[in-house]
Amino acid sequence: MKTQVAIIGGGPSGLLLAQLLHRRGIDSVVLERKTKDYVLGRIRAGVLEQGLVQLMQEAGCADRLHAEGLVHDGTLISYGDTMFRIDFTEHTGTPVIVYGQTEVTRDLYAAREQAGGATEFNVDNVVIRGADTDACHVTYTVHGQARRIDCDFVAGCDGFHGVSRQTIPLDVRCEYEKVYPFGWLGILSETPPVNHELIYANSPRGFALCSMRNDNLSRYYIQCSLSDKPDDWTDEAFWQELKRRIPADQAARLVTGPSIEKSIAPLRSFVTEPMRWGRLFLCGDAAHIVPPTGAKGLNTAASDVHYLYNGLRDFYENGSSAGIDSYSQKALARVWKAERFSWWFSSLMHRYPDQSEFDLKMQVADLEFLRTNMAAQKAMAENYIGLPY
Ligand code: RFL
Ligand code: PHB
Repeated sequence: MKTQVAIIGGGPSGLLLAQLLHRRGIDSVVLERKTKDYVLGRIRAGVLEQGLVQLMQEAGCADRLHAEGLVHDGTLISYGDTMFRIDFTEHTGTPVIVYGQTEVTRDLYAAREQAGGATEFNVDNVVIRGADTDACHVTYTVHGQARRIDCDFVAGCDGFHGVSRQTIPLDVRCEYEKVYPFGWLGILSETPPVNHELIYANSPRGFALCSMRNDNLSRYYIQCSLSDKPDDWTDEAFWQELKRRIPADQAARLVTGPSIEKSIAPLRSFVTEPMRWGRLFLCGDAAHIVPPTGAKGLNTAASDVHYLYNGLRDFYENGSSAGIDSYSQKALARVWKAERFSWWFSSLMHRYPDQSEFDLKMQVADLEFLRTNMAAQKAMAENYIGLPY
């Protein structure tokens, strides 16, 4: 088989890139290790920046997002029983949209199917070959059969555990990592959200987040120990713990119910440099991970897709390599700012095992500064709604 761009990974990065390229007549094949149902069963991000919304629009996939996405003009931050609001629209003129990553991915798969784009599921043994030569190709197996795709470029959109990043030789690759000493236990429940805006809560018992997917579907998280397993937590224990971590007036009106999904995610900051090696480009979680506290993972994946899509367009439409040559540098400049924001917001909101009394005082001082200082709120809002591309 031959294609212009071989895309490894059928998550949001890979599918969005495929659909944007398709709209410009650029051919791609998407290779996904899992089944479509498996990909659509993963509960992940919930908050979309306008940049991602615009890309979905450009991809022709934003109708449902516009109809069903919830417009959020601000967010709530609490510590103990003190709660304050950061108004995104007042500070930046721009809201965020609450719409699940699962739904983004579902819309992108629907568009890909309608466009008749090639997607192979259940692929194994993907190997990217000759990325540093003019004979770039990808080999893989599907249902035990060996296959080969010859291509101009490979987009490595295969997430943190994929093969694309590992293809870049160790003497070229530079990796930066911070692992946090806790995880997030998340549940999804068919209950009305406790508040119409998200609540990020710092409490002596640890962080909590109240989020949502729609008016009758709530997503809640609590900071947990890395050794915890989802089954260690009954629904009742989860709700009790959540109530202890959010302001009393919010806890009093929290509607609880059975969880329909429960999972634990470890927290990590990670960046690999460069994001390009020859004809291979890394995109999204394949190149970088942020802790979910600032809702930046999917959104940063989207900004990579923006730079790569425009670079490839420039190459195919104008014969210019300038966009693909500057891809890594442009993408990384924005990635590091999202890393900084996610690291700062995580540090502000969580309890760390080795936190001293001094560290705790610093956290409160930082929260108090954010509560009372409009310049600090503006900086927070600008980062949360997404820095410009
Ligand atoms: P994905 O979604 O991991 O997709 C990669 C795809 O590649 C496939 N794959 C392979 N395919 C072929 N061959 C191989 N060898 C392969 N290896 C892997 C995988 O099966 C998969 O389908 O990466 P992508 O597309 O870059 O998207 C990134 C986002 O998924 C991620 O950044 C976000 O989910 C992070 N995130 C959040 N981001 C936000 O912007 N806002 C949020 O509110 C937000 N909340 C979250 C989050 C992530 C979380 N978890 C579980 C880590 C909340 C949580 C709890
Ligand atoms: C979510 O709804 O899953 C969510 C929202 C905001 C975050 C992280 C996750 O910062």
